[in-house]
Amino acid sequence: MFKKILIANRGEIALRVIRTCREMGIKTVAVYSTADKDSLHVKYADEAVCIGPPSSALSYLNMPNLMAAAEITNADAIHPGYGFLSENAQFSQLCQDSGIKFIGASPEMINSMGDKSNAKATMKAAGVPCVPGSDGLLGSLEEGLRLAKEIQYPVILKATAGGGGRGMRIVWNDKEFESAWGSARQEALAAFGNDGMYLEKFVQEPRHIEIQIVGDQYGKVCHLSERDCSIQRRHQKLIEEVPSPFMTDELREAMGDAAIKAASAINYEGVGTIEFLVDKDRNFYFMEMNTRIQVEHPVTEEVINHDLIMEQIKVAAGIPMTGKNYFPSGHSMECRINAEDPYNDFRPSPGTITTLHKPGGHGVRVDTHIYAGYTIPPYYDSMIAKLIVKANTREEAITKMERALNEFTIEGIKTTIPLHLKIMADEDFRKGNFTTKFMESFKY
Ligand code: MV4
Repeated sequence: MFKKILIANRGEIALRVIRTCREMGIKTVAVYSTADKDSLHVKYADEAVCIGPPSSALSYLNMPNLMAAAEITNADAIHPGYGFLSENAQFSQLCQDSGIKFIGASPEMINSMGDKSNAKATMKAAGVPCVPGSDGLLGSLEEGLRLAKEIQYPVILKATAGGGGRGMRIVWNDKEFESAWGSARQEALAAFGNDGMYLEKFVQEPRHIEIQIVGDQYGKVCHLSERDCSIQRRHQKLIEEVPSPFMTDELREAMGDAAIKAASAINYEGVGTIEFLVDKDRNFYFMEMNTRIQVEHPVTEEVINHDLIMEQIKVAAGIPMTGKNYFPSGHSMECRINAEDPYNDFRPSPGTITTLHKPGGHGVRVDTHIYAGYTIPPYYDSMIAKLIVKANTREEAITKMERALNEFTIEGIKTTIPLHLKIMADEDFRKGNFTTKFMESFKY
């Protein structure tokens, strides 16, 4: 087992990893920017190293400084958390070259799944259902037009280097195609330095349902059931839950099989997520694979009663999995609490937390790094807490979430708590009647 892990991250996920390391008897090294010197991850870790000024590019993304911090503290592994360098092939390679275990995917895996067109081709070849569309990248505008006519509008143009919805255009007819093609390519080139595009039939009003998987170094892959992440706004997830209210036993079986097929085909090691689009008839299609621990992993932990960070560290250390496929027991839901003003276009609301009362009680979990008197810096992601509930049924989970949201008092800044309360009260939400378009028309 590792003796010392450096956590190349900040905020709640840095704390989350430190807590599991402590339970495993593994020493921890926190890294921090000057803006984070008063952060809890710095206090909770065994050691802490300042890695640069506030700007992420100069601190949490600063590979030479991170490697230097790992070397001077004699860390034998690096946990990247999510975001930052968690899916950076160059950093994964750098760790490998320095003899430090990167607790995440190999550089080859990151590259092959990071190129979406390539990832799709790999999954299609493995027998994982994919949305009909181009075989690989489009060679020209004309080829795109021809194919769109063939598979019939609406279609969606996607940047192969894309993610988070950037470089993506829905096209409804021939007339729109040329300008969509031009602007998507331009956006992709500016954002990713790669304007490769592929085309798919546009699945209307889909649900976003993902399958958590874990693979060990000996070729064993298990699935840990699904998470429904359809409640999102501008590609930022707001609420995640398991089971999906749209799930059936047959669909879970089929999606779980497909996810295992997907991960097995690439000899995947570690924790990962296969994202699917699910249409109204419960057809499902591979969308992307995430090669990291995700923000929403706690809802899975709650319904399978396992620590996923512990599983991740164990498989990274070469311990064989004894596991099986897990099916959800009870219902878990997570609300992401952001320091944003939902009544002012979700404008970030950094500042000092003057009063803080965190909810508690049976079935309530709060993963957060905030404390009374803490100042949220303006430089990073605005998520400040994850409120997670676990109950026997979805109805009870919603009741508990409402109770916990009402208990949660954060003064001094604006948060998305009032928005979550409105969603919990919404009739369609309560019925489980929602798709990825829910937030587009939600009035609050
Ligand atoms: C799609 C789609 C409909 N049809 N692909 C959004 C981000 C990127 N991961 C892929 N995305 C989508 N791909 C086809 N063929 C709809 C979306 C999409 C979406 C997917 C999941 C969650 C929220 C979304 C919001 C808008 C569009």
